[in-house]
Amino acid sequence: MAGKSLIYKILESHLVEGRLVVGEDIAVAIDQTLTQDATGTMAYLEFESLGLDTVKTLSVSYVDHNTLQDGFENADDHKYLQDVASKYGIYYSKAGNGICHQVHLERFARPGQTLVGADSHTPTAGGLGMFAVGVGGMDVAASMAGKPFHLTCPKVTNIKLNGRLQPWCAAKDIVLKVLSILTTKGNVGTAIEYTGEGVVSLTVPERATITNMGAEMGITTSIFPSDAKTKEFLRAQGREDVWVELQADKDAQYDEVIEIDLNALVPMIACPHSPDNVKTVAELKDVAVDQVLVGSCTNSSYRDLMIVATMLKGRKIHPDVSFGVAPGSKQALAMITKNGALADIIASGARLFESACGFCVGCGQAPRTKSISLRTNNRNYEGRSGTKDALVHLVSVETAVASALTGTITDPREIGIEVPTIELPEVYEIDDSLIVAPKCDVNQSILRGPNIGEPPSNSALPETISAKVAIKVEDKITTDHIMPAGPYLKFRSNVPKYSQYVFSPVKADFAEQCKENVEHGYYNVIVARESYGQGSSREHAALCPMYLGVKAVIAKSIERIHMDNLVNFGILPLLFENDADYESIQEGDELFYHCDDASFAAGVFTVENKTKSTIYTLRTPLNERQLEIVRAGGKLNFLRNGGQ
Ligand code: MIC
Ligand code: SF4
Repeated sequence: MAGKSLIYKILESHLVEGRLVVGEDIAVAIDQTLTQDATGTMAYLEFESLGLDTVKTLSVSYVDHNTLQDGFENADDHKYLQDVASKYGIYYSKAGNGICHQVHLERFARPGQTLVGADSHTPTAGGLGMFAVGVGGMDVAASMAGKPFHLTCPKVTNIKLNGRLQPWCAAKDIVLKVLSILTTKGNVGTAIEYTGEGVVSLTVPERATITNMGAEMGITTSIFPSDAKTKEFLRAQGREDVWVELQADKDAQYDEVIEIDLNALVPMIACPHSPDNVKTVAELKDVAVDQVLVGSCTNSSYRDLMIVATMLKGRKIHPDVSFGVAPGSKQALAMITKNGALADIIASGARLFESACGFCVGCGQAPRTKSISLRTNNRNYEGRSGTKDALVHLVSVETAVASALTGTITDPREIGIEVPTIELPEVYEIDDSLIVAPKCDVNQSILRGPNIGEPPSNSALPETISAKVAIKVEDKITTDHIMPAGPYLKFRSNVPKYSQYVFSPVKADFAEQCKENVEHGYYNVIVARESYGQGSSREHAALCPMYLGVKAVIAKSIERIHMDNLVNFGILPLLFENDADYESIQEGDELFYHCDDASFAAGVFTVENKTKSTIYTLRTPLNERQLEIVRAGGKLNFLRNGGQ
């Protein structure tokens, strides 16, 4: 019998239902959950409505997204999150403690365990040998309630890293290279396992940079083995006791193998407006830059900050560049403060931002009109920075700092300074005082400020649907297009308010149009092409459309997390079988279809376009269980009706 991949070993040890056969529905037991504040309030409202006394998992609630607090809303949310955590047995990581994925890696992640997180970059913990998956808040709520987590058994792609990174080349360059091969679409149902001699030389924070950006590929997760480097990292974090050695069998069978020669890898850059629009840095040489930012859950570890400090020591940022650094965690910030590295960063002319998501999610630091912004984060979708026509590029820390020094896009190998060699500390500074331990106090009162709404409710799917096409969009529509973050993030706990901004970057009057259709007795349908719902795990990109009366998304393909979110909120995903159907359908068309037993049993829906007098035969990609959830009007109803 062929050997097993590491991913299948972990799945096997957690399997509750189903068989480990690619494409089959499986259910696994979940050990840990995480949420952040922007997805957390809704996840905990959903959890509360399940009526349990305590969570069944090791769960952590982070505050890292909405830390600007321009208005009472964010602080209301934080207080609600802290009260809920205290009551139900959840660790609460306060604002200032750092970005969820960075802190989770440092303080909670465990090799061999399973983690679901209400954030698409949850697979960051795969850098430490964990099976970690990004999901919507509703799925986290179900996991906290002890329900097994359902997923499609992934096919496993082995990425073999041969050779060794050359000076000035970084883990970020590896993952940008992978993105150039796999792109941001067409990877649903795939998981990646990194192996090869190149793995051995990568530290845990470097591995985490790589697993982090699996989210941009739309894969289920990625993982590195748990080896001597993992043990070293956990020991330095005072957590050696949770280390176990884990790797694939020597003769493990993979569905696909991709080899990357690290010896030949050069600094890479993702150009606007997609993380897979990758070129070599050399190709963009000498383009003037306006803004350079280091931070986000991709590149903000102690190691990353030490690279910044070492490169900047005794040098000045170019006068035409605004350069800023957001440390990923309080731990990393405290350590560079103590060892003097922060002083070198500040002396160079850098701006220091809070240990939080900040600029990465469009909360502050919007660049100037038509500017070139170089960032170490993971997403450069159009407008996400807060400036629609800004040209955001994604690079390694080394390329970012080299460019901040010269004022132009610069291959760090060209700047003639010594290559920084960063030794990871033998002991990290451990101070968990911003992590409030759970009390599990049933008498804990929960303060709900005016920003905290009700958990969403929906009724069962009607037997017949008369709907209008409320919007028709193109390929690669991200959740940032559907439900923008930035200035609207603070309305995450207030669905009626947040719903006003659905599709606002694409079609300003979308919400109005939907309301008008509903007033005239129609539901709404969204029409899209390839890879609909790329990017984040935000369930609001399904929840708010649900609130506006959307009953179906018809597309050529839909990304995994978003598809699950649609299901969780009772929206039926339907797939076009041919381009002609997509071409013929228009905004405003009137559609009619039956949601009867026969359609659900066959998984095929006959949709009549009354405006065009055409019939479309559309297939749903959902399995039986998912269809049941949609029919119930979403997962909350399904679970309350006794579904598992
Ligand atoms: C993101 O990077 O887009 C976010 C903001 O972290 C989202 C979560 C959210 O929308 O709250 C994600 O990646 O899931
Ligand atoms: Fe935060 Fe950006 Fe990471 Fe999302 S991608 S969790 S916004 S740092």
